[in-house]
Amino acid sequence: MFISFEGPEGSGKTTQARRLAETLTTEGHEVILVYEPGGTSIGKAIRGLLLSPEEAPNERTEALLFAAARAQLVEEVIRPSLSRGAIVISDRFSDSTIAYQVGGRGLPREMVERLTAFATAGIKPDLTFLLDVETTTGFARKRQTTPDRMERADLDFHERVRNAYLQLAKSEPERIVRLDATRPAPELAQQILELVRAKLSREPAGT
Ligand code: Z5A
Repeated sequence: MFISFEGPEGSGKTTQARRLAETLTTEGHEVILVYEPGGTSIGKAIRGLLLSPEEAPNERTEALLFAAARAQLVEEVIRPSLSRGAIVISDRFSDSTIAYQVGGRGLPREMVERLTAFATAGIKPDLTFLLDVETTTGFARKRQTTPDRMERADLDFHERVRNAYLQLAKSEPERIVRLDATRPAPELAQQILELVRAKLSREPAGT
């Protein structure tokens, strides 16, 4: 099973992805936890380019770099892990590109969807948790860290990102579960775990 965590800045994706991975591992599942952009040596190098405040990729270059990192992650880690029956948890995946590069940057959706389909070769999460939080709340949570290039974008950009996520959740309610990310982390973790267990119990073994 392939699970992704999505959401704006500081929404708690990493916290929840890690907690879920730990719990499922304790319960005896093989769990592979990855993050985007990154998760492979090529992906990490691309991450450096994408998030460095010293770089200024244009919008199409940015979309292509995210797609390149994803293509490598899919072929090197995600596909083989899913093939042997592991649960893959990804801290961000393709929905981030729709939210940031289409919603935030304004690139044409159809082209970005085609690019994403090329990068993933059709791999899509079975279940996605959208941790939804007001942009200002997410920013406040991250105030102690130095902002990377994406985080330096203005508030309007991040509002458009959030709205794009909300639209995605509305358009794919079977896959994307929107959660109120202002709730306490342990409460969210419990709800996520219950939803994953329910999904696992409906899936044939080994998928
Ligand atoms: N990006 C893109 O544009 N296109 C793409 O296709 C992809 C990505 C894949 C990656 O940044 C950037 O790339 C990202 C989108 C863009 N940029 N922006 N802007 P990243 O990987 O460095 O960071 P991130 O994915 O944006 O995550 P994050 O903002 O660092 O945070 P988070 O993972 O959502 O949250 P966290 O680290 O779990 O928690 C943040 C803080 O909140 C921390 O102090 C926690 O203790 C606290 N927290 C967590 N949960 C709670 C709750 N429930 N209540 C209160 N406080 C909480």
